[in-house]
Amino acid sequence: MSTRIGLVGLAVMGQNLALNIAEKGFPIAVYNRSPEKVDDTVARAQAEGDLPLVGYKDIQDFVAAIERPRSVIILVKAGKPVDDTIAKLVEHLEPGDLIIDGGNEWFENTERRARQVAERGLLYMGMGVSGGEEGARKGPSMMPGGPQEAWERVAPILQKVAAQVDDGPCVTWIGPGGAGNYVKMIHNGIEYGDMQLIAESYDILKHVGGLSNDELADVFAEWNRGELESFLIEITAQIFRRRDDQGDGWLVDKILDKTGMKGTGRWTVQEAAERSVAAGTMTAALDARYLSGLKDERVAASRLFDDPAPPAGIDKAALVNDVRQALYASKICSYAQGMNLIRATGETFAWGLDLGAIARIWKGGCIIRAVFLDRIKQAYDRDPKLPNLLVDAEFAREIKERQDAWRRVVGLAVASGIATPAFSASLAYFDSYRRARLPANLVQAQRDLFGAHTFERTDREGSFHADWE
Ligand code: NBP
Repeated sequence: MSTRIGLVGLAVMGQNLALNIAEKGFPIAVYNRSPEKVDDTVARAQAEGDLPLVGYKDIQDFVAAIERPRSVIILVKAGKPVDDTIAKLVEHLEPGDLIIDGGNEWFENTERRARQVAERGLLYMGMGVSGGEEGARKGPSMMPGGPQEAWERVAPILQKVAAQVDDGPCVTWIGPGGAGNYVKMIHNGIEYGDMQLIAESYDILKHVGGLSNDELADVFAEWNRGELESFLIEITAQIFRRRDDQGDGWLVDKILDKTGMKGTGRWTVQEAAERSVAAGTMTAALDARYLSGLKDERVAASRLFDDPAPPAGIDKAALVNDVRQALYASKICSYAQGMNLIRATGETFAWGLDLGAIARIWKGGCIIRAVFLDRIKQAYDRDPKLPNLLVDAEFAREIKERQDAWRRVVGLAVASGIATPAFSASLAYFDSYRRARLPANLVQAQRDLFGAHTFERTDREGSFHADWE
């Protein structure tokens, strides 16, 4: 069978994406370094409805089976495995063929590889794929970047394979170069922020409000019917309902409080620093993961310091309502930071990014999918040059309505000794951004005093240095 497209790498993502492509009616050739995964994938394709998928254990046969000009998706572990795979593929590909790396790759690696394979006349794209196993199988959000002609070649396939929402498929051409990988990386950084904000909501509701797991499940299920409706809120409700099948009680209470990570969140925070974009919420989420890893030290420190006395007279219903509002307001700040980082880098590299279109393709298929993303899209539709989501009229109104509750929650957490780094960082971002005058004047004075770094004045033009002695 001549196949429309090929896919290399049949672990979780590749196997499911290949089945999805085949199911949408595009015959696909698949290959994996270890042959067992080829057999597994072929068996699944047969079991799931005799899907048009052909497995190859020889890379030359695999390449020969793909229609010219060929399009080959790679879904192997990021880094060296991608270079190894490309090295094998290019031996058999021909000028005009296209390689699409669908992994979570560092965007500069994509740009380097694009230059390398261009010497052989090949096209190259870096495409972020979000949504995990289920997304890959049923419809992911995809963020392809690279030459526009390459996008146009595979668009008919990707548009059918992607998650579908009210205003179209969750895929669009992000921009040239490594733009697709970059946007996927920031998506993951935002995901870190969202997860941490939800975890802090849980901590306050449980330890200050005294909510049981059943009550928490009901609260999150209720939140999922309103402005916070999203995949992460939905699965959080589901998690609180899960009993432990290996003992008494609930599974969530038995899970060790150490968070793992694979690196895209760290890259996002590094990038924010590199581009001089404030991204406190995502940074707080990353730090929270690092501190969670110090389990033994935390246990030892907990013996040294007592918890503050619990605040008296907590009204559970009022607390739940306040936390809901604090979570939503914090989320706006977190997305404002992420979108501004995307924009800053897009401007640096002249990627011509469309922030509204990026928010739109996150509405379905990916981990951060949420009703809220439609509001972000609308904000950028109203003003494509919006400097910050916080000053969009709709978001500004929503924040004004929620800021009292937000301040109460952060204040209560501080008084209770509950760390809320992402809530607090979001509020600090808001308070810093909304104030016309910050204490930066004092910092400038200090810099000038000890290092003659000079300062500007509020009342006249120019650069000044004072004799502070
Ligand atoms: P993994 O990241 O676990 O990689 C496993 C695949 O890489 C296997 O097919 C393996 O082949 C292949 N591979 C390795 Br490892 N070294 C290789 C080499 N030197 N040459 C050729 N192939 C090699 O797979 P995944 O979890 O499906 O993720 C694939 C990509 O998608 C990654 O970039 C990941 O970050 C990204 N991603 C994953 C998820 C998720 O939920 N898992 C979500 C979104 C994005 P083998 O079978 O022969 O060992």
